[in-house]
Amino acid sequence: MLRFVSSLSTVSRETGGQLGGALVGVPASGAVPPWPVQRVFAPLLGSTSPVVHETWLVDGPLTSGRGEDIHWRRNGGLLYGVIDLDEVDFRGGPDCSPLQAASAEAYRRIFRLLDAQGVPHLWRAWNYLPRINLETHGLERYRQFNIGRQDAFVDCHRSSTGNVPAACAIGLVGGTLSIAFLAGEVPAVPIENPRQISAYNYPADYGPRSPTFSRATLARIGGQELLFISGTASIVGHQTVHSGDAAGQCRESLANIAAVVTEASRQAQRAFVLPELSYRVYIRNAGDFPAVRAVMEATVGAAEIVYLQADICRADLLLEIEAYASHLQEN
Ligand code: 3EB
Repeated sequence: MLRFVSSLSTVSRETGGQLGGALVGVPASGAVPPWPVQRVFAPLLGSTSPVVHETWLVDGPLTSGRGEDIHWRRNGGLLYGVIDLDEVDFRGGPDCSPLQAASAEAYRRIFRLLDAQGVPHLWRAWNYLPRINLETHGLERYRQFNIGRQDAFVDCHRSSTGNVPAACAIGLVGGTLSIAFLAGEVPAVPIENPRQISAYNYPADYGPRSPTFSRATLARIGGQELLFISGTASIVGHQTVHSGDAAGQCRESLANIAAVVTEASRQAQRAFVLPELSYRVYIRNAGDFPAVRAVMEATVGAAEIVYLQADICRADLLLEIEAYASHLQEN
């Protein structure tokens, strides 16, 4: 049984072993638990606590390891890891920025680990990079990341279209390139959104290489169905809609999530519904928070929602929403 637990200010005392997790927010002190933790250093919005601890709990024995800047833990056919690379350690080259080189290296190390551990299927990746919209080396940093990421998929003989992980790619003020990942012994089912062109088919207007992610993945393990919904924005077809209108972008993003949930539900044993999802909402401008929260609450009701201030990968996107849900299979 995999359980996702979100708790304020202290590490959860729930029973079960910790596979890994994330520390979201701006912690006052540096105490970090012994399992792999991705730090998402960004201000929480509307929270009574400066941090949220998100933890993946499992039953049964855990094995773990550290090396090559990856910290990982696994339980049966499930592995969670975090890799942090500082791009200043990478030289790049004339046609390759240090960030591009670091991104490619990070994914190559992830794939090497997953192959060695016999859990080759990447289900979900959480990508954070400093100053995502900044242009250096003649290219926006998000686009540099996309080149490096796709190169690694190709180098490691993985498809860069179709069966690709769910993901998010978010900009933070500083820190290192940080990628958390959840992988399995068995493949997940990739889900696309009929309202959007698949990201791996985006036209070249959005960068020399398309981003390598699917709109969601549906995984089955230990009698559970897990639904990982990628960062979802106000994009219809391949174009940003509702420029400058945060409430409008929030409504459109939720319409996209609803469409993805409908697609996923067709493949699942039981339907998923919006109020049962846990959400993380990234808002570019903190001043938009009240308007965004109002739309979220009107649409998804009493769902669990974490809001934080962070940058989104297109300059005209004001927010992005990701989500997770799980339930038991029928039989
Ligand atoms: C989009 O739909 C918005 O590059 O991994 C969302 C989720 C976005 C994941 C990624 C980017 C990524 O294109 C941006």
